[in-house]
Amino acid sequence: MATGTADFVVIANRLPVDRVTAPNGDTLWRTSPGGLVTALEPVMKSNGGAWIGWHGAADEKVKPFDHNGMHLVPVPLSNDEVEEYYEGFSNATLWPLYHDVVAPPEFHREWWDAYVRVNRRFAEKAATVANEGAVVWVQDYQLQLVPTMLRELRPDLRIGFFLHIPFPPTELFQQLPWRREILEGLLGADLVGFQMPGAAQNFVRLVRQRVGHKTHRDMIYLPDGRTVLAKAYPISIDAAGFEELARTPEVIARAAEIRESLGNPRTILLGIDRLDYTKGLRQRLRAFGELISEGSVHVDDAVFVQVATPSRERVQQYKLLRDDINRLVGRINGDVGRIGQQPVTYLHASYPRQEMAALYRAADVMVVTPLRDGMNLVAKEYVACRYDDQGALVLSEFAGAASELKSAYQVNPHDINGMKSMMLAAINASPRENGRRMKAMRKQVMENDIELWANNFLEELTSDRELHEKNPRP
Ligand code: GDG
Repeated sequence: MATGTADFVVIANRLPVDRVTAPNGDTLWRTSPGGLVTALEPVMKSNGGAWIGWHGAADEKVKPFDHNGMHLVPVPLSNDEVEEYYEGFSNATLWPLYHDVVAPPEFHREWWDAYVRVNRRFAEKAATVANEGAVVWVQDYQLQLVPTMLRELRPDLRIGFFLHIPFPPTELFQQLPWRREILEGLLGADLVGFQMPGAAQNFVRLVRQRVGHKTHRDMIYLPDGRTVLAKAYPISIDAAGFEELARTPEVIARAAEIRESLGNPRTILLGIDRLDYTKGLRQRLRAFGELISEGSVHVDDAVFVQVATPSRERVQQYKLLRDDINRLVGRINGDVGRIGQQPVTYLHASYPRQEMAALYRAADVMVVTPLRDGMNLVAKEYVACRYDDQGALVLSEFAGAASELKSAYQVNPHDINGMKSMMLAAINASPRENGRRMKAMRKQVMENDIELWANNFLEELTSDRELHEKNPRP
């Protein structure tokens, strides 16, 4: 088969750009903010790299184009495919299943068919774009079948896969009617990366039990002699970039302005999440509401700012959640608020990165309480912005970030009383105590940034490891 020209190819559900209309009516592409593109842009530029992904508009074909030194290759999706492959199988089947079924996953055969069809389209596109022997990096749960589909077309490629969300325990994964197909899809990769060692172990165990391949620690031995390595690569952020932004005079001024407009309370608590049922918004707001209503925190002294970025708004569970949170915030403010004193400021909107940095700077207590989260970058961004070594982080044990940020005030988000006492401890901590904790967390985040993450993964993927086993398996 004829090959393409790119020596490094990233495949992700979305291209790293959004289409915007300029004031003069021209349409332009703007790089969408995010750590992944920040980390991969330099690698792409120096390797003649290409990025394959959907451009964000259904029922529309867009030609490949260059943007910021990257070659971008759009993959078209029809409106039905957006519903069935993306909103359906990816976000109403896999997403809840992989997050400990905190919402019930839905299983529909036509969603699965669309998932297979779209994964094949991505694989076929990659097969035409990649140069002989190229390195291909497939991203996330929407594209788990791509590694094997691509390997069948192009056995010469070095293929990596990274899962950004948790990989569930075997008991939950077994529910999936297409469990074997997903495992076999992933096994087309030479390296399968996860956020946590436990997720890699879940995967290896499932491959052994369900597919019947031999495994030894993090290595899987396929009958054709190929090996697949399953390992943890905890993702991070552009830590220096966030710190630099937080140090700008504009952000410092804006942080002061935010405090002022909230009435200069003693304590500002902050939550920033996509509006998602995995993020534990309900539990955290209830805990805060009870602290106020019981009088442990005075309504004049504290404000909880919750930013909930609109997300997956056409998926049923997200519609329900939105109404639920609206009601809960209304109830808390109605029950314990006073004129001019709303204990919860709720913002259902998304903001520029600069505003996020100002919010992080303004917040005394950052509250990150997911019921399950692959990593959680918000926790790391908060830490990166606190170059003053102040502020406190309340962090769920069930976020991947908890295993790195050990000095956070760690909580079980299902335990409302436990969460209340940790929030109270964070609110009342001395600057000395906060300084000690924040210093330790900053060391971790600033030293392990997204560039290191990408380098570690790509180094392993391109290492001289014998992918085709010569020696007999152990
Ligand atoms: C998945 C996994 C894993 C949010 N609101 C705004 C905004 N954001 C940015 C944050 C942060 C990102 O979005 C959210 O990342 P998280 O890690 O917190 O969560 P998911 O979106 O669920 O991400 C997660 C991640 O993938 C990476 O592997 O950590 O576990 O679920 O960067 O800052 N950014 C801007 N405006 C907003 O309103 N500009």
